[in-house]
Amino acid sequence: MIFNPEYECMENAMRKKLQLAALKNLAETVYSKVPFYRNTIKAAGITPSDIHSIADIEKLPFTTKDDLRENYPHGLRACPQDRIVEVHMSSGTTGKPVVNEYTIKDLEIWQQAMARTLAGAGCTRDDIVQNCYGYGLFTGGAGVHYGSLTIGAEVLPMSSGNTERQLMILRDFGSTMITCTPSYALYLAEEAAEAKIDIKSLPVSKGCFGAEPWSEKMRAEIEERYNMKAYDIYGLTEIIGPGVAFECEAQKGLHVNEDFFYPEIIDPVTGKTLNAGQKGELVFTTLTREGTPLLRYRTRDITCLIEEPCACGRTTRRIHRLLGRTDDMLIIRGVNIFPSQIEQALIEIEGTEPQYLIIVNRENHLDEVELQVEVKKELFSDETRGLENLRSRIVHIMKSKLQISLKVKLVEPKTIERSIGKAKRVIDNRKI
Ligand code: DLL
Repeated sequence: MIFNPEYECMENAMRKKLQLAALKNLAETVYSKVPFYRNTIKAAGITPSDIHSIADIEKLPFTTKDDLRENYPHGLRACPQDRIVEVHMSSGTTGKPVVNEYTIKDLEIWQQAMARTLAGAGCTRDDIVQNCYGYGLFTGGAGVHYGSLTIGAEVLPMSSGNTERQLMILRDFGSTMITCTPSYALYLAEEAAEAKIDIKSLPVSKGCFGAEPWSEKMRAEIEERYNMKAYDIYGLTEIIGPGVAFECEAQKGLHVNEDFFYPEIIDPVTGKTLNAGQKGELVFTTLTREGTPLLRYRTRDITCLIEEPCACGRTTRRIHRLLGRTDDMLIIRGVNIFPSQIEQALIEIEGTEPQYLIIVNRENHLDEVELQVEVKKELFSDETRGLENLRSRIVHIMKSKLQISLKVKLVEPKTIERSIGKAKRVIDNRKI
């Protein structure tokens, strides 16, 4: 179902016109209201009045995750605090999270974007949506919630975890749609089989899965195990959360809600704009956001743009399902983790050496992380209690900094293999 044909099927020339008007307005606003943008726009040698066509977006400076970190917490806010009504966050590269602040209008954009997203997967007001994305600072729970309400579907705000209860509700409430990470969908299916629940015969017939990389193979497995259609949804905290791009019934790329989020693909090394079909880094400009609007934000996600018309009738451009990242960000059970965050935390823990290795495995569809840390030689000659205390301290500190539990293994100095050049900090054994 197309939720908003007026915008989703708009003629391209008309859409470009609206995008240009929004871009000009955005450039003016951030230039006058946000010192950071005034400086970067000036440094690019232009003023907002130099934007005459949508292609002029290339004249504007990029914004990066580091810029967000340096302006934490409120440096990129473009409106007075009393207009902010909601805040979400996700992990940044080191200690500081990435912050998104929403005005009422921003929430309306999100509601609209998510209603289109869920409708793209076939959701209507007759559906019962079991929303197993986390509620809280993470955007997944709230995003699906808003979208469901906008459609008028019934939403079950389950949040993540508690598998037994998820299965009970799935069966007893007859949920027709499920939303969670693709790895959790498979884990849930496995647990259902264990509990002798025949999920194939339940009413659940569609799902929206995202927040982490997944493959066509995983899609086929989810569709087979549940006897359902599994749709890919994409988004990121900085831009709005989920709802930036979504699959339709054609399942051939994800439609970008480009009246709100203007996409570009650039060469990650030179910063040059690439053509449709060329693989590169995805960049978004939030054309209509008010709280924390972003100019040419470098997502570090790799994909390409698809401009050919889609069989579904939507005229919005699509992105290919994601093809990787330009950095070392790991997504563990839906939580974004940077090795630099772990390194930063270890530096502050006495007794450890700055040598560590992160080993990621997927066991029974759940991600497991082992963190090997070299500790000072003296600790190994000490009584084992000292080692155990240090180990549990590291587990505790990592849990509070990263929001996930890691297995920690302390190893003697010089055990972790040294590499010539860039240290190899991550062994990712997951076969996605
Ligand atoms: O993961 C928002 C979201 C919630 C998307 C629920 C979809 C469903 P962050 O925690 O900020 O936001 O993580 C954003 O996750 O830059 C991608 O690297 C990755 N990601 C998100 N969706 C997909 C997807 C949410 N469908 C980061 N496929 C992004 C692959 C994805 N990677």
